[in-house]
Amino acid sequence: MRHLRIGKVEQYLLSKLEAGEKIHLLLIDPEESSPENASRIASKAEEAGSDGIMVGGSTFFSQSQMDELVKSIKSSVGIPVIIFPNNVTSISRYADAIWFMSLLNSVDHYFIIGAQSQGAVLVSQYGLEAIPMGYLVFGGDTAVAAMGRALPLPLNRGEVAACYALAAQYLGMRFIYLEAGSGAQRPIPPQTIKAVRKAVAIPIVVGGGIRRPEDAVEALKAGADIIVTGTIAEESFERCREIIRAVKSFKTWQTPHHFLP
Ligand code: 1GP
Repeated sequence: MRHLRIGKVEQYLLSKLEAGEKIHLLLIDPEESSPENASRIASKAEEAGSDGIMVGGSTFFSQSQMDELVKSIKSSVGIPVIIFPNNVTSISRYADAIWFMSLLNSVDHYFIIGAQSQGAVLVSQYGLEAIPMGYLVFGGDTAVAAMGRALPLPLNRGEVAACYALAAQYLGMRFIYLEAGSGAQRPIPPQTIKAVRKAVAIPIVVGGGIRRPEDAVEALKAGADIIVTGTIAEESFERCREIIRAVKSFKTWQTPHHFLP
């Protein structure tokens, strides 16, 4: 009998969480960065203590653009490079893993399971580590909400997000991502993260609109495990470094969860 095993990247993330660490991932958008710029920012993030690089964006880019970008980043960092796909053209064989995600509050079948069913064979052929994740998009005024045809979740109604997150956990997804959208005016409110934390045991990823160390700390205090930042690194790497520092020095009094099987 063949067994499904948790891959290396997921193991790496979960071991850190189990040790009581919080995780920072830097998001690089292929539409915003040339391969040279991407590898420069990625290596600065690694130096600053970031735990991994995510590559993805909401609008169109080709698979060859994605390949070039991922190769360039891989040549300059040792931390894992994880694809954050918006479509099948995001699948690059050069990455270490892919968030195999479903936009659970989309009204379009394509973003819930259509693209995933088209991309699955490619992920398997490339031997990419697939990390199953439920993806929830909040607020309406962002590219991801429009492109993903999301019926956006209300930012301040944590109980609604908690229902989706619990469903994701029961469907076997091993991470849940609370997304305010890249460049969002406001990050996901702590109360909403708290409501999701109360409902689920799987790690919570939070991103969108995080521009200050305080935003990251508030999210972590509310129960986030992984903080994703993108825009701020393009605006000012110094600010991004401060956020990474805040995430990596965050101490919780709560006992870390057990995520590893
Ligand atoms: C977007 O959550 C990420 O998918 C990051 O958002 O660009 O606002 O940091 P920012």
